Amino acid sequence: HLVTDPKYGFLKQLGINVENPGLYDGRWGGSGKLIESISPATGKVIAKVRESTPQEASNAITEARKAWPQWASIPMPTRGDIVRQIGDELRRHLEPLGRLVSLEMGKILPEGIGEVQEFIDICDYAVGLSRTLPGSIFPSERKNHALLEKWNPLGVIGVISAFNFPIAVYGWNSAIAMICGNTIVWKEASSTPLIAIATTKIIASVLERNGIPGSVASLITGGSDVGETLVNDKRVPLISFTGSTNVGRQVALKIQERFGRSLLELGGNNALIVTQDADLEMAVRAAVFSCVGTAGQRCTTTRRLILHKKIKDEFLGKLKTAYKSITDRVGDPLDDGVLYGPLHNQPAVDAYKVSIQKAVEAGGTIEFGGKQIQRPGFYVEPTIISGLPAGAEIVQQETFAPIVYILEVNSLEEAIDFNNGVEQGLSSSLFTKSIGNVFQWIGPHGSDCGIVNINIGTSGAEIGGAFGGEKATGGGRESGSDAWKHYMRRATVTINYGNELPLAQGIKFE
Ligand code: UN1
Repeated sequence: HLVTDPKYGFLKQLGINVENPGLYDGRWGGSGKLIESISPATGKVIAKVRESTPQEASNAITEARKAWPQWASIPMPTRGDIVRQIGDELRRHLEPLGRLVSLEMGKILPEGIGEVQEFIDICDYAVGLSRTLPGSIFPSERKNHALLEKWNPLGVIGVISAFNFPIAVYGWNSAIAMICGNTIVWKEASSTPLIAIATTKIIASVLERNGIPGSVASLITGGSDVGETLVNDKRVPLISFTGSTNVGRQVALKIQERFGRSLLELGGNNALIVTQDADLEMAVRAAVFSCVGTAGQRCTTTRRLILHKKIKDEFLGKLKTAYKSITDRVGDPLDDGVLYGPLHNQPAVDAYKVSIQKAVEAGGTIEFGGKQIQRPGFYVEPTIISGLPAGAEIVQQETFAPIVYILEVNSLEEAIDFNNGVEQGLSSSLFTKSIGNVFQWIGPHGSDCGIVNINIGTSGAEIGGAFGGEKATGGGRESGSDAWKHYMRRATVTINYGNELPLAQGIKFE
């Protein structure tokens, strides 16, 4: 176990032991399978986790439901103060928690720390929101009547998160859901349980010292049986799900059947367009981070580079040079100076290989990479493939790996057609200096994605905006803007403060 290796002393600081209980509903427990958490960089076991059973998951929902009336009765700014304390505690644990993200997920340390920072940022945001959350008053058409909107919490929120952002996405959901007055049951990806346990310990310590039941932020670990328990439970009015489009579709249908709500963050097939008037140096730098950052495992990763014919060769040449320099920076994601780490696990390596084989069979040319890197852990070469049509089956798919397809176009219209010509609609970028292009891109005939960037890459969104995408990406919006509305129910309230009873639309009933 790496947990006993002094090099990983930060695990002890986070309360991670050789064997860890994977269930928290105010008390730690779990009597399900004992699973191993594996380091993607070495393939070695970090520590073991005793998962929760479906019955224990159901009990956790009961506990979170029990805690709800108390939590929902606390004034919103006071709930905001609790979230502020969670943010402060995360600040104190920024470095060790970032290291754990890096160790267990496999992303490089600055990105591991960046993810914890994203949670801290959304806590700050939620604290502000807890004193500013708006409601509306509309003019009533009736004399001595008031027409207004009152927002109330939903109850227990289920959060099902993915391995690639094992803490930030939970942060977006939990910080906002908590100030809104909901309690939470979190199911983390089954391959990143230690991050969930360490995070839950931090949050639990804040809740407990404030005399609030820990079950306000409960954790269940386990596989799809535990996830299904959460999805099918009528006591959970909203499930926020991050994951693949295929699983998301099943989740959404199940929830729809019981008239629950779902907030979906599903796949992306994100394109970055470079026009002939773009700043190529900047476009290349942005493309490198968007294509190979996080080893291609962000839902916002650039999967297609759409290049104007006139700049295609020059751009591709510069891109390959940049990829070469990345090759020298491959290593253990926890080590200084490393820019490129492993894929998360063996199935990801297998999916990478299958996609490359399919691309080559379809007539694609490997411009760069294409092979597994021979070293312990799950490393593959960042890969560029050209020569496939935009409609090729493999180009239309999201492979969660650092593979980017080069597509050539003659005009912005054609580029936008390609950008929009996939089933997903998450993120998109345009590199241009033309103001006309900018407004075409953000207008009704431009990008059909939820994230529409200009002169920056497709990944790395800030928390202040609403994050999410259209079409097969699921339509959900999380994090900033008015994403809080997902976690509340709206009541339209009409109050008659007069002595008469006029009907709307001027109807007379007498
Ligand atoms: C994800 O990949 O699931 O915009 C979320 C980004 C990050 C979040 C990605 N802030 O790339």
